[in-house]
Amino acid sequence: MNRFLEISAEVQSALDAGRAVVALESTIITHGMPYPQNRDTALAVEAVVRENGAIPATIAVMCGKLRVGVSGHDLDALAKTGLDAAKASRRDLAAILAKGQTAGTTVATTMQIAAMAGIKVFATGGIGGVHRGAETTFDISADLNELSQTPVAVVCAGAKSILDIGKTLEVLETNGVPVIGFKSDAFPAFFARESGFGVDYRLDTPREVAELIAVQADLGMAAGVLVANPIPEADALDAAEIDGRIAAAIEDADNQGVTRKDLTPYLLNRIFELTDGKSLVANIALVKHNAAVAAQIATALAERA
Ligand code: PSU
Ligand code: MN
Repeated sequence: MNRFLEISAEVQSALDAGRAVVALESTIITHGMPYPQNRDTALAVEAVVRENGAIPATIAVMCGKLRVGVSGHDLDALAKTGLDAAKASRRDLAAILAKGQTAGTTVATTMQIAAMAGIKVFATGGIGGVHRGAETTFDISADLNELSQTPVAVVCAGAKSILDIGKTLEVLETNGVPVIGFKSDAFPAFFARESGFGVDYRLDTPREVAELIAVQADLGMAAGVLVANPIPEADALDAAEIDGRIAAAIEDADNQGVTRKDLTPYLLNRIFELTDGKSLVANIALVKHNAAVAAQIATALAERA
């Protein structure tokens, strides 16, 4: 175990007992929502994980430590820090630890730290991917690389159409990452249940997903698994309307010259503004839904062992 890793007592004892644990990311807390919605959402998501039989492990970098199981006062402090925290993707981690800083972890670093801790299932909102226009900018999220090399199952609501979803799926294929539709033949587009693209395999129960994760591990394959879980019907936004807002947000980013690691947080915030906050309501609903499914998958995995 490395000298930076700090696992909470509750998460450590769950892992020691072979109980179900679900990792949760923190860029959504620091860079995804304003305070106090970010803290309240983090607490609500943890509660959903518990209701579905697993122990939540919120992961973040705090004061130069890789923390697994951030809760209580620390979770509130992280939420308050918000955008003053760094956003840690894989390439940022050493620099942030060396300086003793605090950061929200992206999907990439949350997977990395979850794997260090021995956690196999992780719930998030949406993954990063290939940005539109990547053929000239080369802006492809490190999340896709991480999925190719870290054996953690990521439950998400697909990818927002701030991304080029077709190219994102192509890179996942190249990287050897199975894309599973949970009770769905369609790859979802975060706010909408369909993106116009399909998934590689549809599985209808947590047990089947757990089986696939276990087989992939038994084969010694290093890659993760992407479980795409469409937003519940009642919470979905109108696809045409949201796509119009997303296009406007991308145009604004272009005009403002926003690029690289600032692009995703900028777009998420701009979409929030352009939808009068409707995007946030949908975002919270889908993260909770993903947390429930992830907890059920983690429970099925624990039962197999
Ligand atoms: N996409 C979303 N919501 C998010 C993110 C992406 O719909 O909150 C966050 C996640 O933490 C993801 C990160 O890992 O942004 C990707 O950032 P980048 O594109 O800079 O790799
Ligand atoms: Mn990027």
